Order: sequence, then structure tokens, then C-alpha cells
Amino acid sequence: MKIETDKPLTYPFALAPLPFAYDALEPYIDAATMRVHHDKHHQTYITHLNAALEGYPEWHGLSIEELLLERHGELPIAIRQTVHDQGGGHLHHQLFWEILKPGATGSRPTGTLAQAIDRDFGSFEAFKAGFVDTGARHFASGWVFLLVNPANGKLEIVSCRDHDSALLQNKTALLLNDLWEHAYYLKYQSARVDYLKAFWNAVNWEHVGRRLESALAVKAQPERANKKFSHSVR
Ligand code: MN3
Repeated sequence: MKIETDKPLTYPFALAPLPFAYDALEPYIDAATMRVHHDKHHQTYITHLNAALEGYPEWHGLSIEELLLERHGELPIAIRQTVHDQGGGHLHHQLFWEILKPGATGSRPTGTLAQAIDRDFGSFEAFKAGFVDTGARHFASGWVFLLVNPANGKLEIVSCRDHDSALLQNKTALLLNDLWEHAYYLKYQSARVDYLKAFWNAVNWEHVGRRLESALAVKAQPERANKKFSHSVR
């Protein structure tokens, strides 16, 4: 699965600042969770990813997407699983911060995204219910995604275990929510459903909409899709 974010960097990977204050998503996602999630959990994935790659300079010029997807099968076996786990953790969180936004209560998709959601799920309300249900039923740690298949523009809701989204082939992530307990346990404890419902107050639908249009534009211009070192999603 393609994740792509606005930060196409290479080794040594670094933690970008959170694009808003830690308490900006209160009361839906609390400041204490945001601080430990961004500063500790995400940073730890990056630290372990860099440590794994340190002794392999021939791999230092690649983006995280190339390490996880295009070139992953060529990585030395000694670091292949670590790059999958820690690199997946880095990439998923990088996109997660991008699709969050303070003050989003009541906002909803517009334009092409709104039309695609209505077409494939029946309504925005039905989509949200399906996303919450998939996230609630997912067993153990992982992520729930809204994906688009760029080949036909069709949307779908999928969850993956741990950081295994790279196994979801030929799809592009538009929206994701974190199902690891570190994402919600301080505030919601075992009430994962309440966290999943509160998430709708913190989604940056403009950014999700731009991601759909970008994914569809790549399909319309195959020469761009084949350009190996292009990472822009906008
Ligand atoms: Mn997390």
C-alpha cells in the first residue's frame, strides 16, 4: 500500500514537529496522549529505524516508502523485518499527524471525496459507521484505513495488524486511525469505540480530499506514477 506523506526524507530519519499544540485536539484526543504518542512512541520508531540502517550506508539515500515497498525485498535479511516494523511505525505516524486538525468538529468531506464516499458507502454517516466498526472489531494492535484503488477509484475500509500495511498491495492510504492502545488508553482505557467516534472531531478532510485527488491524478498520468523518486502528494 502506498502511504506517502508530505515529508519525503531519507536517513537519518527525523521527527517533524507536531503541526499544532499538544492540547489542540482536546477533549477528543488529550494532550498527555498526544505528547507521549508523538514525542516518545513515534520518536522510538525513528530511533530504532535509524539504528538498524546505520551500518548499511548503501541504503541511506532511499525514502521510507522505497525502504518499505519498492526495495524492501532487496534489503539485507538482518534488517528487513526491523525496517518493516520500525519504518512502518514511522511512516504511519507521519501520515497520522498530517490528517489530524484542531477545530474539525462538524466538518465533512467535500467535492470528489464526498462523491466517492457517497458512491461506495451510501453516505458519509454510513462510511463513518463502517470505519468505526472495522476499527472496533480489529483484534490487537494495528491501523484502520480508508484506501483508494487508483486503478478504478474505488474506496474501501481495511484494517491491518501492527505496521503491516505494506502487505496491502496496489492501494493508496487516504485516511488512517491508530488502533494501538498507546493512541487512546490514557483517556479512553478499554473504550476503543469511544475513541474511534471522537476521532471524527479531529480529521482534516481538506487534506484527505487532496490525497484522493493526487492518487487519481497519478493514475491519469502514468509517467508520473513510474517516476521512482517522486514523493509529492500535492
Ligand atoms: Mn501510534
